[in-house]
Amino acid sequence: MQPSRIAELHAREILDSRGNPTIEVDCILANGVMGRASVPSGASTGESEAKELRDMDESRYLGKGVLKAVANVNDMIRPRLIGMDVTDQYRIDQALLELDSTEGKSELGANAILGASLAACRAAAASTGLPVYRLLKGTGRHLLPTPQFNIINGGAHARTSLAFQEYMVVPAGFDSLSHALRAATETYHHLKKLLSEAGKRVGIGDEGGFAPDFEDNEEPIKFILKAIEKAGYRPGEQMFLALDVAASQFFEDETYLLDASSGSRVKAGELIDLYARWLDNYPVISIEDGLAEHDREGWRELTARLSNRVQLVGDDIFVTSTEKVKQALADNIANAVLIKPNQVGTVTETLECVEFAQTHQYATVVSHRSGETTDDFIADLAVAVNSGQIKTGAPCRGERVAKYNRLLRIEEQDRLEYAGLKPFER
Ligand code: 2PG
Ligand code: MG
Repeated sequence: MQPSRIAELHAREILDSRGNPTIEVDCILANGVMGRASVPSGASTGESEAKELRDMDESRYLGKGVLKAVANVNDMIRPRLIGMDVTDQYRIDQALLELDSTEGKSELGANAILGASLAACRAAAASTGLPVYRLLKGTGRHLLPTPQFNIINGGAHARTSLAFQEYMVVPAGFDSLSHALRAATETYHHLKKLLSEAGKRVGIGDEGGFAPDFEDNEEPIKFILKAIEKAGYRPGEQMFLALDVAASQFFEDETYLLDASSGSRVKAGELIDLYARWLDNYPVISIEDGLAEHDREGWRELTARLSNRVQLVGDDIFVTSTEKVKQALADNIANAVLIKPNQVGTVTETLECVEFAQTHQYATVVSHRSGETTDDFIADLAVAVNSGQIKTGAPCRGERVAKYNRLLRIEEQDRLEYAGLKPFER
């Protein structure tokens, strides 16, 4: 067998950062080289995401086991991929798609398929002696992505009174990734002190951000701005804010439940008014899922009113689907796309979605999931596709810092320029 042919593929069940099972796949080549990858899992998932296969056997891990997906890799995918040339990612992914022709990859499970696709990609990189970001990267000038650090967690990631899911700090006004990372991390530590002094709990949520109760959805912004200043940085010049509202999570009866305790509900227009006010008062440069995935009318209004003032990222509404971004383009919805490989299920489809978005002037933000492992593939992906932006949680928790630390190593190795504010220039 030629050295770069797949000789063995093996999946196993491991744990993710929430203590739930997930799948890890080893891809071993004829030359003995191995690529290993594991798959993340979301909590606030978009309705049309590719299907994550779970066993639903309540006697194991409360139904969350992934032994069926593991068996699908070992029994169905393995025989199909053995003998294939690992350097041809497109053909490998095509073979995976042929094995499961359902739209949502519900037969084999998107977790099984993505695990195999990622492991093959890793093995190809190892076999050619290249890091993943160089293997995948085309020609041209590549930048290190500007991170969005999620330092206050609410919504489905914290289950506190806070409806909005993610309050992120964006250190865009620095000239290197390492300096930006340091500024965000110092801000995080100052935020902890300030919250603690205010009598708030400083336990953390799923993505490493602090997760106390707040008076309303605006209070976290005030704390973060204070923390930025305490850390000695300038909001609006060096440090900016980004939000992932994850509004699908509190959209009911055509209205948005902003505060579950008071029962306060608003219409899309009022929520857009709130964002407009925040844009007047705070250095917010990005709003993700500002409205719900099924509120297309609201999304059109949001885009018409705010797209020249702020980045409007679609996550649940796009689910990394090229088709959905195409429809949004025709509908004038959003101006940026969140990119999560497990929403779509293969490396090739992920790359296609990024390419479509970028050629149609949508910004791209490569993203982790709230349930993660220490797998750092998305750091390489962000550099490879020149996304300009990445969000992968707080500068805290091993599975989050694994990605930031990977970017530090790439910075050291390749001396790539930091994207900084460029992705936000419009
Ligand atoms: C999101 C993600 C990641 P989850 O909504 O953008 O932050 O959350 O993985 O729970 O969907
Ligand atoms: Mg989101």
